[in-house]
This record gives sequence, structure tokens and C-alpha cells, in this order.
Amino acid sequence: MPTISLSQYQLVYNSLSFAIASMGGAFVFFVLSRPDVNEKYRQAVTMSALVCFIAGYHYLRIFESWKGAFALQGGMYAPTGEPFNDAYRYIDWLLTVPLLLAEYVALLAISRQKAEGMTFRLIIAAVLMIATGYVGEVSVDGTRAIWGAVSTVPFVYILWVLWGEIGEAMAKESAYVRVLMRNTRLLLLATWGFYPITYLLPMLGVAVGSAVVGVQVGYSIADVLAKAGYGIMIYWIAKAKTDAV
Ligand SMILES: *C/C=C(C)/C=C/C=C(C)/C=C/C1=C(C)CCCC1(C)C
Repeated sequence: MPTISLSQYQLVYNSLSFAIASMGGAFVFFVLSRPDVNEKYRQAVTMSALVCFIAGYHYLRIFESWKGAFALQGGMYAPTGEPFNDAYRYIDWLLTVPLLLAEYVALLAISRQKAEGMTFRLIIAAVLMIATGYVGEVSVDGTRAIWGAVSTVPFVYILWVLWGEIGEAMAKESAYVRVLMRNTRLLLLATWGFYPITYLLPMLGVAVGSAVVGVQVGYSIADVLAKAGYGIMIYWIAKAKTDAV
């Protein structure tokens, strides 16, 4: 860990704190709003609540780890020697990404048999994406780019499948729901695309301190949008479909 400035330290500190608050707030919202939607869609809202709960817990742990990794020394934050635990984030993704994928599929309202096969393939791809990404994230031997490229293969597969399936499902919906689904699909692409871009930061020649800070802030923003933000979109779609019948 490098020595970082006061404002760099606080930028991460505040981003993590913002993520904890967002996940906690979203969790409460999903629990309270679950009865508003038709039974068919409740499972999707439950999954949003679970995702935010799991992420909120991990953000608390990441926050503690960040505080322990640095100490104020002569106006700068110097590493204490206690390692900053980046594994929390990847463990979190390992749990939340499969849940998010199951959530998208649940909303598509496709036949159960097709949904099960698709969820299974998407989850395998997600595990591969996260596992290979993690190896690259913690690598110190210059293989970050290679593992990042490997991880991008299942990533593209996931987005390609979801993009197509959401497109097909959209066609069967009312004009209003179609617009909501179109926006959700764009949000999916924008937020998931944020992760590999953030991952690239340390390879772009920025100072080590800035890269560490950028990665933490970038992933935090992406997580809030991909989990809490996406959950709200899913809720809106479920609510619109409920009100339409
Ligand atoms: C709630 C957490 C979510 C939605 C996490 C998503 C994570 C990704 C889409 C990560 C993708 C990566 C690549 C495509 C290549 C580089 C390594 C990763 C793991 C950052």
C-alpha cells in the first residue's frame, strides 16, 4: 500500500460510507415495498433485498479494513502494514452477481425450463469472470492485463445473453414497460461496463496512490448503481406489470 494524501484517504472513506448507507437504505426499501408487487415478481424484489444486505455487510468490512490499513502521519496517510483486504469485494461479487443474474432472469417471465438452463449458464460464466478477475486484481507479477482479458470473455457472454433475452421479452410488453426495460438494459450495460474500466486504472500509468483510490471509488459507485439502482428499476417494472393487470 502506498502513502496517500488526506483527501485521497477521505475520498475512499466517504465513498465506502456512501455505499453502506445506500445499500442499507435500499435494503429497507425492498423489504417494505415487496408486498406492492404481484406474487410472481416478489422473488425478484426479495433478491434485490438480499443483494443489498450482503453488499452492505461487505462494505462495512471493507470500511473497517480501509481504516486499519492507514494511519495519519505528518499530514499524510501512511500504510500501517495491516493489509487492506480486497478479497471482501470479490467474495461479495461471488454471492451477489449470481443473485443479480437470477433476478434478471426471474423478471423476463420466460418458461421455467428455459430460465433454469439460462441461469445456470450465466452463473458459471459469472464465477469464471470473478475468479479470473480476482487473480488479476491481486497479481503483482504484471499479469493483470492477461487475467483481465480472460475475465472479459465470460463478461461479454453474460451481457450478450442478457441483452438478447431482455430484447425478446421487451417486445411482448406494453409501451410503458418496454421503455422501463429498455432503460434497465442500458443501465445494465453502463454499470457492468464500469467494472472492467475501473480494473484498467492501475495499468494506465497513473500514480499508485491514485490507482488504489480510483479503483475503490469506481467499484463503489458501480456497486451502488448495479445493486441498489438496478433493484429499483426492477421494482418499477414489477410494479408497472402488477398495476397493468
Ligand atoms: C454487484 C456487483 C457486480 C454487478 C459486479 C460486477 C463485476 C464485473 C462485471 C466485473 C468484471 C471484470 C471484468 C470484465 C474484467 C476485469 C475483472 C473484473 C472482474 C473487474
